[in-house]
Amino acid sequence: MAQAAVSVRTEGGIATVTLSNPPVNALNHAIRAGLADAIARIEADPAIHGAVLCGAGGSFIAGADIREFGQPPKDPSLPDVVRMLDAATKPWVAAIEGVALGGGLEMALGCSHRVAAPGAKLGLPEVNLGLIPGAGGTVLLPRLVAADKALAMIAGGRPVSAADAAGMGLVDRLAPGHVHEAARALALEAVAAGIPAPLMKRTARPPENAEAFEAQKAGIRKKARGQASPIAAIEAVERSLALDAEDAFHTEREAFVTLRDSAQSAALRHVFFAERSVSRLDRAEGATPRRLDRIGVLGGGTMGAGIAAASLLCGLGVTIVERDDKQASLAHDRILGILDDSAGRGLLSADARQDAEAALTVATDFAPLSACDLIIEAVFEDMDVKKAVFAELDAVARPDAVFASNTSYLDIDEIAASTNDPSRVIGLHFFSPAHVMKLLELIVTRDAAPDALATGFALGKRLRKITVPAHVCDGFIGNRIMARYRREADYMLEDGALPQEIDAAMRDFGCPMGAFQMADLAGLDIGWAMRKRQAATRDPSERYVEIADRICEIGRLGRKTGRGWYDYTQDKAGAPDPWVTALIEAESTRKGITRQRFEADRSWTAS
Ligand code: T1G
Ligand code: NAD
Repeated sequence: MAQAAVSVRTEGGIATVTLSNPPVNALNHAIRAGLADAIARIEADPAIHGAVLCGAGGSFIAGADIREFGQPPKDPSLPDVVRMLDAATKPWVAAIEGVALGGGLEMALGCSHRVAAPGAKLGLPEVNLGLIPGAGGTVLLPRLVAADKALAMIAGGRPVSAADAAGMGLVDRLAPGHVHEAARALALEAVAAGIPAPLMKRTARPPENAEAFEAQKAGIRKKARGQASPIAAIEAVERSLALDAEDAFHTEREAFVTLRDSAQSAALRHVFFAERSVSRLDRAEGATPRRLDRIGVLGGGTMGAGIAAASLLCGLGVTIVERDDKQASLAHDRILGILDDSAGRGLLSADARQDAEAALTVATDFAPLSACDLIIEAVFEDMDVKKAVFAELDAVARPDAVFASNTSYLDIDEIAASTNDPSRVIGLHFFSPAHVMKLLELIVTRDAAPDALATGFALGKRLRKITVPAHVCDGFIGNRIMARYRREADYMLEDGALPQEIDAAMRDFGCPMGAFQMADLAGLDIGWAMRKRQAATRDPSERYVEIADRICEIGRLGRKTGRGWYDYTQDKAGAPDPWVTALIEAESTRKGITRQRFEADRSWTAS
């Protein structure tokens, strides 16, 4: 029988109020109404001296129910309930385990005290949905922690660990044992000691360093790149510092409603659910993934090293095989370089860095791959090279091991058919850099077994990727989309633009980088191999730009060769190269094209 949305159990004068809305206890109307009722009854009951607020299923609350957005609002609203908690005269202790996000953290801020389990995550991720907190988060948080800490959480949207939350004063205590018991103990102490002033009665805490705070805001504005919510987050925190809590609360709500009803937020909410609904495939439905403890990676170049590092960063063991000692040592250095970079960004503790390196095996023969559960091939984009390595894999791998190709364009059904057991061959198409890019295409081959496909999805979840199933076709999904906008960019090169101009316009538009920068990062040889393969079947009447081919023919394959569309020999970020400009202009002349001037806003006039 389904657990009640809100249940109350009282023992020794302390009520435990449990919220239940599986899977993440999103604060839908039933929970809000049930909680408002519980708060009123607890306030009125002389036998109850305090309360503990917790979530069912081992996690606190993941926020407002995003599915309710756009529907007619039903009272009580989330701000109403948070205000009731803040105004309560008896201690309320939030027992935080799993996640306390968005409206969930605002509920906890409404409580007089907060206790967190060591593994808990606390955050205000509304900015990722094109919103700001709308139930007091921008008012209550800066009244509990320093404004710069509050701004980082509200404008950044990344959750903080329980330890960091304790360090900044967001939680009163880390729970040594079970968080519910620790919360009960604190509630009893608070009954005796009395409760602190509610946050709505406090003034905001200034930033620890005013100058750094201004720089922090400038950094957020720079990174916003046209997104409204980070800017709204700055303004909300500034208002929270300047106004009293009542006024700040009301202006927060107005700003929240404006954002909620905006196209940007509607789009980001669509993406939120789309990212979660896309990782489904009927053929794998109900199948149990095979074991996934150790990953094998064939080829330690741009992609192989990234895939190996991504796996190590998620606690998997990795065995990587390269052609010879020199390539093996380069692969080893690339992988450790990524681990060092992650440690340098504070994404990996020293212990975890050490464990990751210890879990890595680098080899030049295939034998060690016999210990691997899933083996991902990332060698040269050449059908014969790929078939040869899969034949060697057949000889050493365990019969239950799953094989995957990271090919960008080649026919994986043809590769599978060249092996002893095509049912264990799938495609896992990562994007460069593989330890950063969230997208992973799972290529559904003709003969793949359901549990082999399920193993691919399981790896995607383990690597925290968004795994999108795609069928075998030229470029799958991502590269087909990219090929279309890349074609238009190439036409513009011949018609008058330069790579750096097109890239600058794409960055201004909000892309992290432009098409030519990205091509240099990925390596120009992949696209070149694809164009050469397609040459035989290309429609002769279709316009074809040869500039990229000219660049590859002289060995300029992007960052990995020091030059591509840009020159990386003097400047790691890549500098425009007069040689490329001259080549492009010569190609226009050769084709009899009068070069036009393009403005960033895409309007152009003849020069
Ligand atoms: N509302 C509705 N459904 C939600 C939800 C939410 N807040 N969060 C998750 N789900 C669904 C999700 O669609 C999926 O459904 C299932 O739960 C499992 O999610 C006023 C307005 C909590 C870290 O932004 O970040 O509060 O696909 O696959 O990987 O200030 O979900 O199974 O049908 O992601 O374990 C702010 C959003 C809301 C947090 C769990 N909160 N959620 O990750 O599982 S706005 C958020 C997450 C707000 C107030 C404002 C993650 C998670 P289905 P999942 P997961
Ligand atoms: P790369 O040239 O950087 O690396 C390939 C590596 O494979 C080299 O280090 C090479 O020594 C090694 N190798 C070749 N033959 C081998 C063998 N027989 N045994 C062991 N190692 C061998 O290429 P890359 O960019 O990493 O691409 C690898 C594969 O991934 C290609 O199929 C490519 O299409 C695909 N891919 C590339 C990208 C990208 O952006 N670069 C993205 C997705 C997929």
